[in-house]
Formats: sequence, structure tokens, C-alpha cells
Amino acid sequence: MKPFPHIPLNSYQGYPPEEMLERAVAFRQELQRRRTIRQFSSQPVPQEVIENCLLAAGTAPNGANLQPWRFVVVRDPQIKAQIREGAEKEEREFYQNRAPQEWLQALEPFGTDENKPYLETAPCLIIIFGMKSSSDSEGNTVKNYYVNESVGIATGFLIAALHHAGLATLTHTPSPMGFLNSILGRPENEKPFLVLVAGYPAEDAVVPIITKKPLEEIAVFL
Ligand code: IYR
Repeated sequence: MKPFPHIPLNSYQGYPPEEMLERAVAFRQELQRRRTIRQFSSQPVPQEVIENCLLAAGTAPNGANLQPWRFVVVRDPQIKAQIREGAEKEEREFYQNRAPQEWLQALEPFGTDENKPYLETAPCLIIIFGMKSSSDSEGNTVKNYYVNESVGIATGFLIAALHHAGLATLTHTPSPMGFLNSILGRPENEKPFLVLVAGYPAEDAVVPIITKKPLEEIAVFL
């Protein structure tokens, strides 16, 4: 393949050290406010906000810039109901048979179970797919690289963008997720990565008291 033409970097913005620190602290604090919620209001979310957050997600670094992701935004109540039904079927199997005791014990403090009413209550489900391969402009199949890494980074950007815009999310991972391809009519090369539930918190939303590990436990400086 021919090399891309290169141009001077013109979008970089640097800051003096104090301003850098101020920005780093402010961003940390902004992200520290984020909470995963499980009780959503049914209030619709503005379409343009979702579109901008998806575009932010689409800026994520990824393998060979092949952008191996697909975001399916579901607001249709009937499709949400089908997704809930499919997810609850897998989750029943998970909670009743598939999950090892140790896993159930880890989940116990959160009080999660096979019931996923938020899949219908929340105004917006974003189903994120990773694409093993894509089609180029001539219709040839192109293999993608580092799909999980790329999609994981894009999903992180998306969660941060939605939070920054004032929406709350829940990362939901029914397993296996193949039922999502049939409901959403996605082809076999698209593999569901996760379901991101997005919306406003219900007025009576509650969150568990949890802590995040301190710096000494998450980082090593050599
Ligand atoms: N997917 C299941 C189980 C579950 C697993 C983990 I790890 C969680 O952090 C939360 C839930 C469910 O959605 O209930």
C-alpha cells in the first residue's frame, strides 16, 4: 500500500506545568464523579449528544486506523424489549447454572441478578460490536488488527464522553452475546463487545459504597 502523505502536527496543545496540573486534577475529579447506575429514568436523551459522543469514541487510537467498531443505538421500545428478553435468558442461565460459586460471591455485594429492567426503561442502549474484518471501498474483505484493544479504548472514550455530557451509563455484558446479532441484524464479522445502557439516573437511583484503589496499588514507578 502507498504511504499516507504526512503533514506537520497542528492540533497539539501544550500547557505550562501549573496549568497542566490543574487540568489533570480537574479531569481526574470529573471522572471520579462517574458512577455506574442500575436505575434509569425513561427520559429520552438528545440525539445530537449521542452522535457527538459516538464521534468522540470514533477518535480512539486503533489498529492500523481500520476503526474496527460498530455502534448500534437502540431507542425503539420493541427492540429494547427483545434485547431484555434475550439478555435475561442468558443471565438466568448464568446466575442459576453457569457462574462458578466464586464469581457469584464476587457479585453478591452489588445485588445483581438475572432481572434487567433497565434494558427497557433506559432511553438508549448502545450495542458496541468489534469487527474481525471490514469491507474496503471496493468491497474487498480487509482483516482488522487489535480489535479488542481498539474497541475497548473506544468504549472507554464513549463512557467518558457520555459522562462529560451529563449522561449516566451501565456497562452490561450478557454472555454469550450472539443473540444481539440476530435481534439487530448484524453480520457474522461483527462480534458484540458490550451493551452500554445510557440515560439519566432515576430520581431514586442508588449506588453502592465502593472505593477505588489508591495510586500505590495501581501504579509502579521505576
Ligand atoms: N453479566 C452479569 C453478571 C455480572 C458480572 C460482572 I464481573 C459484573 O461486574 C456485573 C454483573 C450481569 O449483568 O448481571
